[in-house]
Amino acid sequence: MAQSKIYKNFIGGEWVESRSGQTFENVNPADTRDIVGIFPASSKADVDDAVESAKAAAEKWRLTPPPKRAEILFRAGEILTERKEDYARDMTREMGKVLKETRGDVQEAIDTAFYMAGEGRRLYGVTTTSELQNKFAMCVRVPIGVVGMIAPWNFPMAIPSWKLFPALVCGNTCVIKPAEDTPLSTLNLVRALVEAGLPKGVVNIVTGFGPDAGAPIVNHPDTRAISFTGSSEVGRIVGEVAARSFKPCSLEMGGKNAIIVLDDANVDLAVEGAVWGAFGTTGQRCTAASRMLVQKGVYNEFVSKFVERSSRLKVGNGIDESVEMGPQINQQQIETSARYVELGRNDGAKLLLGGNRLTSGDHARGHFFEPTIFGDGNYKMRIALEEIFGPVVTVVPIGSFDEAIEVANSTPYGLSSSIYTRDVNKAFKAVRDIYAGITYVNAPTIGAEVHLPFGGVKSTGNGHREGGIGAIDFFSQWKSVYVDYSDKLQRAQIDTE
Ligand code: UN1
Repeated sequence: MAQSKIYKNFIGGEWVESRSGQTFENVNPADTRDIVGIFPASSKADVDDAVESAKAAAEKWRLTPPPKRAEILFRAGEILTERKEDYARDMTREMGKVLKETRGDVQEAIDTAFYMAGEGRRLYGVTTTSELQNKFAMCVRVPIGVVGMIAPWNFPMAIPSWKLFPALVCGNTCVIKPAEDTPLSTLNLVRALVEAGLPKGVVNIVTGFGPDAGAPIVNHPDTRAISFTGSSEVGRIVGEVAARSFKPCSLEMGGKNAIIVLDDANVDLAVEGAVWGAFGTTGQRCTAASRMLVQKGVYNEFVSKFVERSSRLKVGNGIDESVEMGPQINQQQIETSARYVELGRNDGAKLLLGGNRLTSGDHARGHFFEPTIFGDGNYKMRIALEEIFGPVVTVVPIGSFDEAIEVANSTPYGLSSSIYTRDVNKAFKAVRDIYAGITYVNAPTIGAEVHLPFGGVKSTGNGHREGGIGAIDFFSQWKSVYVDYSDKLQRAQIDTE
């Protein structure tokens, strides 16, 4: 067997081993015999080095004009475009999702690069009036400083790009920890930035595990803001720790996203959307559709078509172009899916499709789970309430539009949502009344575009948004500027005459 490639951390513009020399293996989830690479298992000492290097680079980067920062992002976008196919293949190998989707993941990073490069010549602030004569008032955006980032494995290039590119155009320097399951794609992203001319120390990567390499980023007194994407369970800890030192902290967490299908919907279109929303990325998106709330008039038709279409999905190694659904990321996620199948059965839902790990033939080598559909669910069942992050979906029969909205809003999460209807009044009411960060009309819950704010409410997030102007808002701070050209002391609120 060929020797596995050894990768390093990227600190201060150099590729370096972890101080302890400890490493971990990045394994292909479709074939666990395939070791994608050996990566540094970093700890506090490595994070300290990375933060030190980000601090050293901060002053020069802060004073680099934003359009110049943006030129580097623009070139990085071009490099990513040239390398799209190679980077997509690397990503399928380390993460498992099918090539079409990993190409999409790289494309999302390209889109973010070009969009955020455009911000270099905007980064708009506000000019406003003054209550006093001969006085000028405006607010400008200024950088925060060193920003710490912790990224998930399901969008291993797109999500790091959502964090890095806006942070960079705003003038911050960065320390990023990719997920331990998918470090290579973040390395590839940063390689593109470096080749595009990013100065040393402006972005630093430490690879490794949350408790050892993630926690020190959040704890470090010199990381002035934290951007985290992951589970609500870990996000709670990150948020609490960041709050102790008053660090702005953006948390992007779980979802339990519903597709509502009303009696007047185009059922075939809804079924097509449901298959893509539920089983795209093997259900491992925080925006995945894991609940179908289907009105009784079309319930039977929807369920039989949904089960039939899903039963034909080809599950396998995503590097094969004909495969439609890849593996789950690791053994733990498989166990979670299996546990929820058990819970669904015990709670009285009807298993209509799948429910098992795939263990024969090529499937035996990877973490494969069948597309799984439960019918006759209700909003009290744990399979209909909790995030599963796997190919397990529950169909819930619904009486009325009002009930659909109520059930859609009944989970602890509020990321994405969708309604299929041809009634414009109901569509707009759903847009108004579903309590979530994203609502789609006649489209599934996945597929957010990078120039719109992305994020959710309740246990999904803490009020910040990635993507679009939301990201610029998080990665910059407001400075209000008053220029008095009256040549005398003027006192706001006092000199009222
Ligand atoms: C995620 O699931 O963590 O909207 C992000 C989408 C993708 C991003 C998903 N553009 O489904």
